[in-house]
Amino acid sequence: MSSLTVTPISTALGAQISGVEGWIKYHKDEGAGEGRDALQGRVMRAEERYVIEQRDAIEQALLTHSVLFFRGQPITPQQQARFAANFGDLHIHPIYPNVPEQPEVLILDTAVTDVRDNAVWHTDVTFLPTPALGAVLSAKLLPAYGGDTLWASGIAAYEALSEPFKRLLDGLTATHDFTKSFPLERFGNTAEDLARWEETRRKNPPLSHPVVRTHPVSGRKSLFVSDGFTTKINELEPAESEAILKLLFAHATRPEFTIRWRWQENDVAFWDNRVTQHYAVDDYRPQRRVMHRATILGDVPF
Ligand SMILES: O=C(O)CCC(=O)C(=O)O
Repeated sequence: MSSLTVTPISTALGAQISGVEGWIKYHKDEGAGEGRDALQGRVMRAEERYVIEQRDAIEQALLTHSVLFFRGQPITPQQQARFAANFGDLHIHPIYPNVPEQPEVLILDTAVTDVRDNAVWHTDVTFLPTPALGAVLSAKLLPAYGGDTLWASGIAAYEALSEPFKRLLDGLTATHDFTKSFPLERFGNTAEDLARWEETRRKNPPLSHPVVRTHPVSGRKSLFVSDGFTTKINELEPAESEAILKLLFAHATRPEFTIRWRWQENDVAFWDNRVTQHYAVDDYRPQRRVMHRATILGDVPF
């Protein structure tokens, strides 16, 4: 039986999880990080069964609450990657620096990288054909004040729309462009950065996703446009597209559809990137803030 305690933060999304010490500890044990598949076909020991039950309970909580918070979990990059890999293949970010010995864990360090692109509402890596299923974010170094992160539920936002408006959106697709959140003038400052940026742009030309996507597991519908990467609605005239996107960006981030997390050091957040967007508040400079993120690849949105 799972020992998880799930405490919701709001109706729209968010829950704090406790009782995962066994689960987290498992990921701390060297060599004990095998995923579910590796366990199949073997007689399961009680500990392994417990780990799978915890994993399934966490996944269930994620489906219900869209973003989960675990207080006080000092995990290494290796443990963070193992934790995330229980839910899918991990992505290596083309732009952000990563932990050299664990490249699936990227570093958001204000002393090293311009992270202002995160102070805009965005869903991670929607410039990929298979945007992230989710991400695991770990707070490493926090400012004395500020630096909260907000998440918004695309499900709550979609469900609050009128039926005629839902019908309009249901058939539409939108363009997502890597360069909207990663503009050349901020990410091409050295020869090395410029080469990385140009290669990323070449490999990730603008692409389309549905404006409303269906969650592949829960079947719930969610708005799937964000200010960070969405540039236009393909089937509309430019002026219509601009007006509808403006409306959707504002609607999707109404306070009722959001939560705001006040970080403590070693907190871990795990969000379902298929049905949420988030915003890292840029209100603590010149203090330093360091976060580590492991990104789990998802599937093609439909
Ligand atoms: O730093 C944060 O709180 C959020 C980071 C973020 O926006 C991201 O990982 O996409």
